[in-house]
Amino acid sequence: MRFDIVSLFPGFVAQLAAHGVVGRAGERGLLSINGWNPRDFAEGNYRRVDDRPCGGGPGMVMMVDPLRAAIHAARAADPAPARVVYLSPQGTRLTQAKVRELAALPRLVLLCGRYEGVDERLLQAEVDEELSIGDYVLSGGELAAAVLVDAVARLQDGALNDAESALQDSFEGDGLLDCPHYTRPVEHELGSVPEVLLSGNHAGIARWRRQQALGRTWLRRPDLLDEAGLSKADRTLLDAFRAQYAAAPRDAGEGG
Ligand code: 9D3
Repeated sequence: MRFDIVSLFPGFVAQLAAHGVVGRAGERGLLSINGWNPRDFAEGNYRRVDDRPCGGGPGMVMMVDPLRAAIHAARAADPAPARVVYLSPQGTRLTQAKVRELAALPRLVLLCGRYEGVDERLLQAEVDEELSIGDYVLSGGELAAAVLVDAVARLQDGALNDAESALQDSFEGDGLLDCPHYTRPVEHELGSVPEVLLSGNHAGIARWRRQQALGRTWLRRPDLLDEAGLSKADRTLLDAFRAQYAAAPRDAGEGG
């Protein structure tokens, strides 16, 4: 998969993509990340990419022509069709379902705004889709683009090792939060590892982990439970967790 990042700081996104799963996927030839700086397409001695907002007000707006030339150059660099995504606070929220959809495309052009935003005419002419990563204020689209690249890169065939793939499957599979994890030492100043995890009883361990996942999701993200489609056995485990939680919040695995 090919990513083209249109940004005044294209190296910033490429740098974030040089490490971890994304970096490895790049080394394996599963993806490429290419930067396009609108300033390189700007005219005149000052190479202006922004100007004052029509109608007045604070801040600056990114101009049509440098962005348009950068997007056209990115498109022309490869014959495969590109979806153009503008990262912006006005976008629809990026979800794992959207990530899966994007991961199936041959290429993405990611447009990162700075200042107050981008001239609306550029958006109407060139952008297919506008995405936000959440309800908080960033200084520009670059970090959002890095988030999107990371999430999409993980889904490329061969990007994850076996253990990572198994984890991915379990996360994508049941839509619940993860259970708690422990490692050695078994006894520590900060507490002991739950006994069931040391029992060697694999069915018991699986049941405990499922119950913890259900309980934490109920406590922290009840909105996810509505979508999770719980089995009868899950309901029973969760009811037991709730009863235990009502009696002793810490022992149920929360609050300590
Ligand atoms: C303080 C400026 N705001 C005035 C109402 C508007 C504003 C403009 C530009 C707020 C943020 C930004 C820069 N943000 C992004 O480019 C961005 C973003 C974000 O801020 N939050 C979540 N997702 C994204 S994707 C791109």
